[in-house]
Amino acid sequence: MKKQLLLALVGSVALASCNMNRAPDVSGTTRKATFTAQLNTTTGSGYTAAAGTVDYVDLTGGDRRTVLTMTGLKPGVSYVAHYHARGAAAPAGTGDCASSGPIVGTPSTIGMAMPASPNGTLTLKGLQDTSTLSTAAYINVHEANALAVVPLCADI
Ligand SMILES: [Cu+2]
Repeated sequence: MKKQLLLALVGSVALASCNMNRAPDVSGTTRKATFTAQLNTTTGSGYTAAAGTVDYVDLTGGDRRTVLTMTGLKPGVSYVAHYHARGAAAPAGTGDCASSGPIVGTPSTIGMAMPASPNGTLTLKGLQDTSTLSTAAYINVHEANALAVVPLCADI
């Protein structure tokens, strides 16, 4: 019993010493982008109102935190998101989303594949090595089980 009390005291002292009212250890500012719907006007795609936003910030320590907030997805369908570099498929002066560039980033996905909620919302969050994202030009969101289906993309 005495030992448990002592451990509890030591634990609270240790916690207190961690909490020195320091500001969060974050560098840079959060950058934002808006997803462009890719399939909302495509007959038979199952999408009519896909939309969403991108927020990302490069943290001290070398990771980029990315948060994708989406609506209008297919309930129960899983989605996976990547950063891509600009590819050669799009002519100069056009948007990066149409360029079919390679996936970049380690790990290669923004968080894990996750299913949309019953009302079609989904938030994906991920940490990736900032150093692996220097060529990142756009973020796209795929159906996890049909990767060619890309309802949302954002140039960044
Ligand atoms: Cu992708």
